[in-house]
Amino acid sequence: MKKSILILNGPNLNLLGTRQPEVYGTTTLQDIEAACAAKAEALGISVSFAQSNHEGALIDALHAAKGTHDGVILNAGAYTHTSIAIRDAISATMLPVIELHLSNIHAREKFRHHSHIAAVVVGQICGFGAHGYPLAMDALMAHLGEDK
Ligand code: CA2
Repeated sequence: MKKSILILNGPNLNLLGTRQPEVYGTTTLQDIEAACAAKAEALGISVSFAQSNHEGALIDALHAAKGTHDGVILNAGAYTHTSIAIRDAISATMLPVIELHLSNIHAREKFRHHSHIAAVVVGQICGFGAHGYPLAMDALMAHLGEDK
């Protein structure tokens, strides 16, 4: 059975490529999704994409992923540093989740160093810009035992 993954992006990531290119690069979210769709085809898996600026919508998407997808790549944006509710939703799904950040959150302001979700995810990929998404796909497939 073909594996299926969800790539879920949080607040403000819809603005990628339009502002703060010195921090987040010039690649748009649409570019990232196109690259991930091509990568999914090469891996022989299905991929779905979702983005929301709302905490509750991200939680709903995590709940809905259970039974629909085999794993999730999550860039929770600033909610990473604030949201115990998203952490609880990750725990509740019992799905493998990879935490993804474009920037190296550990090299930035102190308030970005702590992730509320780090303890309940498989692992964290950060600092590789848009390349982090296909890296996370490889990591998730390896975790699912489907590495090539
Ligand atoms: O590095 C990441 O991927 C972050 O998750 C991005 C979040 C930030 O709050 C996290 O600390 C690290 C912010 C996303 C904002 O994205 C923008 C993109 C273009 C213009 C403005 C914001």
